[in-house]
Amino acid sequence: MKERLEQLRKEALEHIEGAKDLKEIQQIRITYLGKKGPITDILRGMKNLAPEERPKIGALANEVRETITEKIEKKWKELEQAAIQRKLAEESIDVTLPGRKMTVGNRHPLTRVIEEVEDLFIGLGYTVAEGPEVETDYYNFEALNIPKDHPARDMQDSFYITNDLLMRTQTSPVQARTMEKAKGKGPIKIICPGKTFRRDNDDATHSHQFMQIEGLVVDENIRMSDLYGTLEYFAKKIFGNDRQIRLRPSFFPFTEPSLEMDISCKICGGKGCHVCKGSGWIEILGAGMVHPNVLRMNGFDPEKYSGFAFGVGVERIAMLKYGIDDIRHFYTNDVRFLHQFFQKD
Ligand code: 2NL
Repeated sequence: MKERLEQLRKEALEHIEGAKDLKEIQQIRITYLGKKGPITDILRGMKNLAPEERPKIGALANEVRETITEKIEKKWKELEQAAIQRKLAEESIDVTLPGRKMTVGNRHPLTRVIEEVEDLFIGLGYTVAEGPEVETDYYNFEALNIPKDHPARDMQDSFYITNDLLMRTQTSPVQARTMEKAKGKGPIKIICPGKTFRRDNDDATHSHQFMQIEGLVVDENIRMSDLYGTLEYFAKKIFGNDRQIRLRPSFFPFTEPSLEMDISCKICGGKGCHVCKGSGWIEILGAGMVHPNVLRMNGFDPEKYSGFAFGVGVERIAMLKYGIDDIRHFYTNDVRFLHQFFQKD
């Protein structure tokens, strides 16, 4: 019995020494020290031994069990440490690797133009007004002196939601709403930037969705010369002090008289080239004195009040300012296009 125990101890210690991972150690513990293991067996069979043998064998069995237990614990700790070291080594960071490049975004060129124009007019005492992109027929047309049978409606065909609801074709309804809210009492000085929609076939210079900025001033004694001064200031601030402006008579249903403004061509300095199609001038915006019908319909007395209004296409300004040749670039969101306008803001 004694030899058997010594043999067991030797065998167990060898096994423990050779264990390669925690799972193996766990298995060894069960094999030697478990309820069905050989040591438990020996202790259970003590009753069959001669009485004088029992204390000796009992003490030896206990000693062997303790030796094995201690050795298992020691080996367990060693393997645990080794596992941690291995994991740390695997997860270490190589600080010499080149970093991952972060791409920094920038404002869209249309946003940039809108913010620039907003800043300019805020500096002149205007406030920025916004309104819904889905409009009623009344605010989009009727309140702007475009009745149901007016031919100007053909030019502004849109996307209809119902007979009476449509995607707005201009930002003027925001101005009509502002006038209505003011209940006939001036002054009003606002600019209205936003998305507008028309039923159009997209090409390099046309888009069914585009951005517009409109301005409106209503007060006593507002004259054409106020409009002239404002438009000239706007043109020089946005396109540069060296640009000349030219006003031409035009027609809009909501203004009377109406005009269109051109700026001198930067490419040829006014001599005529392919950009200005030989004329030396580039069309920038439409404007005019607010039509008395529009004032009256929106609650203002045209005998007491007068006003001017203008509308510019944001894409057109951005195309001229940054030399962009196709309006579709603004909406396709190719980052290679957008990154050309990188700036630190
Ligand atoms: C253009 C022309 C224009 C207006 C917009 C306006 C608004 C009210 C009253 C009178 Cl509430 N007028 N807006 C006036 C003239 C021209 O836009 O060609 N835009 C791109």
